[in-house]
Amino acid sequence: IGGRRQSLIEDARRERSAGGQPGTSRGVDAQVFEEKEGRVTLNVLFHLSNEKNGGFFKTGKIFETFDAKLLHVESRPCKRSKNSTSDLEFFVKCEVHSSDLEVFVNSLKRVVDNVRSIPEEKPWFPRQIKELDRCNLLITKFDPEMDKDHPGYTDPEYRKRRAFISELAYRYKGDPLPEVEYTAEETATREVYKKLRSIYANLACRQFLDGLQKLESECGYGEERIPQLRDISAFLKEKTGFQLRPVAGLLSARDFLASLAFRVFQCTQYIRHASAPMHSPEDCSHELLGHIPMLADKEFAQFSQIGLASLGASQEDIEKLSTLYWFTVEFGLCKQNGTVKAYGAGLLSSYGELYALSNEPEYKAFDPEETAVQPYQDQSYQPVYYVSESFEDAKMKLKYSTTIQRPFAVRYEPVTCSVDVLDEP
Ligand code: HBI
Ligand code: FE
Repeated sequence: IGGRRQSLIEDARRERSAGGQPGTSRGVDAQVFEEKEGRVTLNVLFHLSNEKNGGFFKTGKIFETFDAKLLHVESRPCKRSKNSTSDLEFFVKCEVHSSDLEVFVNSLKRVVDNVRSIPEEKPWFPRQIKELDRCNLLITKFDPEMDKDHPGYTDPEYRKRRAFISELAYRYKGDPLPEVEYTAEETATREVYKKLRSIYANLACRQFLDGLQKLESECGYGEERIPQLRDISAFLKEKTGFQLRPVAGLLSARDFLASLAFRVFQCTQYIRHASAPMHSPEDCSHELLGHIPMLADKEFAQFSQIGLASLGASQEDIEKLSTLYWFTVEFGLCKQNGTVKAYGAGLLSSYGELYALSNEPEYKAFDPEETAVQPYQDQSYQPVYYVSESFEDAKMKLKYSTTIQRPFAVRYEPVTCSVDVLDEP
């Protein structure tokens, strides 16, 4: 299976291959690193052979000698090693003095094999829509194979079905979108549609209701069947230029946000477990009910500016953008005609959470700087929601995302579906 679980080893590998420069030589050129107060952050990969004793401790000594601050360490069996299956591959993220960089890396090379070092300074990001094929880093959360809290974790049939649908996403390399013939059991989870439809009128914002109505009349939305992504993608493209791409599960925030820059929404195609029909944070019903109607709104589509701001951003800024996304696109509220209405997909696709709005939970005024650093959790209803003065206001305030500092500027070029990078050093 082509998709990958989140691992910094994998991330580092990708950055290396994406950098277009040979792994080893790039790492020792101090000029390419971003420097902060005389220190640089460095990702180092190396192989440790169990046949040579003491390699691990020797590397430790080098880290100590160079006063390297460890930020992250990972290891795993080394698949490619010729000598022994017990060899380990290590990934170490650390901070060293810029002036020590070259001699530090050379010292490591003397005690362990295959040393490669990768600079932190500028994460790879897609510049053309077809490069979204590489934005496929999955996280393990809410995956029935890896997450024992998932309702499908103990159901082998469910897992098999989901693996089949995920495989379609892994294989996807551009149009046409795969079609899935849903089973009767899967279609039965549509009871959430009926239940939610009955409360939308009072709780959902106007843009959502408009979009849903169009989807019902033009795209086969309803209680009876689960519409196909192919039809919805064509519908959205016509309305707002958005298109869908099938995805095998929850993506890393960086990969997910990057797609938005190209007006591509990474959309799951598998259905929630039948034992929990009313809620799922990431199945096809969540997308169809929560996200798609909003993506048919021109103004809302501009929320994708958050995606442009994410390209090449630091991890810290990715987390801020991700939090902003959470409290707006997933759980946002806005005032309309003096009442608070929902526009967030997490709300609009969950009967319990949307219904909870009628009991007045804690509301705060939406202020991006504050919202971007508000801790959140995804295991139960939100303890706090952010309310915008209007929909327009929420969109305007998201301009905050353009204040995020990068050593270059990006511009989306819609004719070629590519990103121009300006002022690159
Ligand atoms: N991945 N497939 C998918 N769908 C999402 O809605 C999603 C994601 N990854 C991260 C994410 N949403 C958000 O929590 C933000 O981190 C962007
Ligand atoms: Fe979502």
